[in-house]
Amino acid sequence: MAARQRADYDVIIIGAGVSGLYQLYRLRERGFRVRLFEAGSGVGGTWYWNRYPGARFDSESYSYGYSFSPELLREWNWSEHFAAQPETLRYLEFVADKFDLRRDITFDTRITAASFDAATDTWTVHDSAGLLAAARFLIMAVGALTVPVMPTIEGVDSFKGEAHHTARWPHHPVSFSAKRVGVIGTGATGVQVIQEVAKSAQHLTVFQRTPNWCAPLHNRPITDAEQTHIRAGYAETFAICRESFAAFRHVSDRRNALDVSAEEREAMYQKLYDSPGFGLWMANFRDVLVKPEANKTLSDFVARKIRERVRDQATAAKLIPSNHGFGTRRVPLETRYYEVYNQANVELIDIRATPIERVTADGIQTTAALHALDMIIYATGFDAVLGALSKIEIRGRDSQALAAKWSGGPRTLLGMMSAGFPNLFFLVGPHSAATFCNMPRCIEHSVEWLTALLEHLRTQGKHRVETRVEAEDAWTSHVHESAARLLLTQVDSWFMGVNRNLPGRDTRHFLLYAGGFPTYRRRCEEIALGGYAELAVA
Ligand code: NA7
Repeated sequence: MAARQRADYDVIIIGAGVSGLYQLYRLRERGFRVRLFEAGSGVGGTWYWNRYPGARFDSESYSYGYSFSPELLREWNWSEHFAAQPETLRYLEFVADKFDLRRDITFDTRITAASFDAATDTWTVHDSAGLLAAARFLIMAVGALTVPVMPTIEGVDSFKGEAHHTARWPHHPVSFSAKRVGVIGTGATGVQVIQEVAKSAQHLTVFQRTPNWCAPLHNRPITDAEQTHIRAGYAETFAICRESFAAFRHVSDRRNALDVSAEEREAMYQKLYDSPGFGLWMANFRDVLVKPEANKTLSDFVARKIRERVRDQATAAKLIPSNHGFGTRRVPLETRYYEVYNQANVELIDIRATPIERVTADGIQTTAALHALDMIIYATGFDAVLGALSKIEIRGRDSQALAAKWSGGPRTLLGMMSAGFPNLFFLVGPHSAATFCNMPRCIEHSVEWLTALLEHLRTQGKHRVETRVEAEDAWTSHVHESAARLLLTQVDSWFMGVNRNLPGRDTRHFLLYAGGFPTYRRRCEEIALGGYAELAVA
């Protein structure tokens, strides 16, 4: 494409991660003219940026890969039950090559603004140098965990050693040996990186503000026999994912924890604790994420495990969450994470007890001590779900800004479109099922639904589509009603849009959809089968 020239496409996609790549493939296959802009120098999105040691799936590898191409399923072998980031990135590069996707992707281009022109029913997109292109439809495939957030700690820039945010990890190898390393953050990322750094660092200091409830991953290599079995079972795997709440292989138990005996409960928790993946979170009794008393039985079980695994009981106590129950925040999956704290080279600092005062040239000063460091790793998370959208100045009809419309929380239909913003779509948008999901499963569904909508418009000779306000109101109410019963809405986390490193982000706005993938799919299908009556089309 001739840069800076106004070019006409049917569709512009922003982002070459799991969702953008598949959307590009599908639309091109259906004869749409598509251009994809990507800020990075390669494909992969999350898996391109998050190169920190220890980054890996929490989804079973073979439930995460794309399902749309039988040939791809035949050609690709995952090496582990939960693949590490380099393998996932190789997989997405393989997909891009196999389907020749790169020819329609412009890399190293960060979109900064997008605006709708009602006179021509087109969207134009800009980067910092100016106008790039125009298209009838614009699809934001910018990811839910894309914009890294640094902590608001005084002196962060004054540190003289190496400093890395996990989501901006260098492309060259980083060695920890003979180094004193500090890690800030103990979310899903922090837990993964801590396990790795502890293996070779001379000394590792973990600065923990809030402990999270973790569960064992139980990863291992896939044997040849398993490979054959996995390949033969793909149809069944995807069928299970389609019907499960969050599109994992783990299906929740129909019983309530409070309806069975203490022995039965214990046996169930132990079985799930010993099983790979998210079972303890996703395949548990149905009341554990809803009823505080049921949740307490599970939290008590996991607390006991932590006490058994960590030798020093004062350290174990610090690692046991006290302000939220198991599964009410994202559950980090771990491999010998708790045992790390039995190592002589690892120290855990509870920064609620002794807060960080500042980062100095030489390390981290808490109210109790100066921790001298050669490297600081920030595992401090993201401006989740809305971050990447808010980095783009998006203006719809009458120049209305999306950020202004959503200042009191997102309002969407299906998490895919928003009134006042015709011809604009979100993949993994706020309030879409994909936000609380084994993502590619929900992404494939969204892409296919959206592609069918665009084909429908083309067949009808229509140029403009926009959700009706009533449909958006109904969906937004449904999102909040279906979440209200869950304990996770009573806890601060990125699910709830709380991020105290960002101004004005200490109020809870539920950002996900927690009505379950089957319910979400049903609603999408009803809308399509009903001839898209929820949408105004012109
Ligand atoms: P998370 O889950 O948002 O975790 C961020 C961690 O960083 C968490 O432990 C925070 O403590 C900690 N944090 C953030 N800011 C600070 C400051 N200022 N001081 C000290 N500690 C801080 O991000 P992740 O990258 O781990 O995971 C995000 C998702 O990516 C994950 O859920 C997976 O889906 C993949 P806090 O809990 O706020 O006290």
